[in-house]
Amino acid sequence: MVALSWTELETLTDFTIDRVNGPTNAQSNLRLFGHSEAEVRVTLYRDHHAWCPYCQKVWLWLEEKQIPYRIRKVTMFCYGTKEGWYQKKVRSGMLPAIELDDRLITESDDILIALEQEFGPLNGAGMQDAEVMPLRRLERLLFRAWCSWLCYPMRSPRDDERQKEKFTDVVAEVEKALSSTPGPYFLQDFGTVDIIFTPYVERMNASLYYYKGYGLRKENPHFSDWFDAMETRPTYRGTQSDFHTHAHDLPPQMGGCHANNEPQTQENQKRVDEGPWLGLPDVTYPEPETSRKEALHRVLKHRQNIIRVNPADDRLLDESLRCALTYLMTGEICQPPSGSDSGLRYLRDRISVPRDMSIYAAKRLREALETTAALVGDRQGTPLSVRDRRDQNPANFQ
Ligand SMILES: N[C@@H](CCC(=O)N[C@@H](CS)C(=O)NCC(=O)O)C(=O)O
Repeated sequence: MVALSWTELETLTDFTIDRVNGPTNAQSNLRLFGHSEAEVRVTLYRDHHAWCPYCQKVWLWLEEKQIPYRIRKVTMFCYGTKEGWYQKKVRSGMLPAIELDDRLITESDDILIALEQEFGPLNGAGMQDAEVMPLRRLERLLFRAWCSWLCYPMRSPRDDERQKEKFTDVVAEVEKALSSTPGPYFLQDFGTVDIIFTPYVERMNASLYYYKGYGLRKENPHFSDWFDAMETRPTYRGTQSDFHTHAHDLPPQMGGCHANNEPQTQENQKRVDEGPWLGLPDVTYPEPETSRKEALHRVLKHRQNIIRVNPADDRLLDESLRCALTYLMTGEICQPPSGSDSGLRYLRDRISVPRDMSIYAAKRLREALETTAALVGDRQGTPLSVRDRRDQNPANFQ
């Protein structure tokens, strides 16, 4: 089959969502939940890439509580230059921050406490309540055990094993906490504690699968039920990332992630990097019917910049990308020009979830790019840096 033209491709997607009043999504700059714009009292400053875990906490809380808010996106140091206007507001440049009326608040926990004081706690249990405090401490314990295992070079396999045990000991405590309520959440109902755990547990699930061959969801039944329950929530789905994005955005943010040499780790790395992506334990809710149309819509919107930033020749990438999109939408194999494999794989490796599109849309697009690249050869794209992600500088997409 010959590659469809851009005009033909445009007719194949009618994907739209209401970014202001519809489901949670990473592209919104304003969220009203049916209120009028005059009622907006909160501005959330968060990172362009939806990578910052502390931002995800505040983002999820506002979405769950349906507080009207504006979003202003800021560049993180590891992928570009921090905006001067933001550093005038917050000298350190750290994210997240909010403005509540005219009051600037930083530190995600302080932000949640301030929001609770203004709008009331989520489902009854507040950040400083007696039943919440020990679970917040448990989350930090889990975080530290994860860092100790992932972020330091291990002297020996025994060392790695020891850190794993320390981590799984804390996981056992989390399992116990989760099993102490009848439902899947930490307390009787979904609430702040679940939000506090979400960002890092999502990153643990991804990074331990990729760097340590460990399945957080597979090994722990209560965690597994908790993830499944979180994935029923449209709020969480809108902020949810995938294994590929996390595996490669964490090293520069954490100062390094260290893989062990287990065969399971190597198998998992190959699967996350080269696919197949469907069926990975980063998501279990059923695929929405719109995933391919969403992926196409997002590529069409940014195609000029996508082609411009790719190291491959523009004309070569234009044609081979149309081949991949033709395959994505029709299932018909479309032979791309020779030499286009590395450009297609460069893009495959740089789809960022949920910044660019939702998790299933990204899986479909990665699959189409890889299938099309494989028709040409096995050249990979420029490797992803572990020191910074300047290849993702948002300035290139504005
Ligand atoms: N304790 C802070 C931590 C915030 C934090 O570490 N933010 C990181 C991003 S995850 C940041 O803004 N780093 C500066 C940058 O990367 O530009 C909080 O809870 O808000």
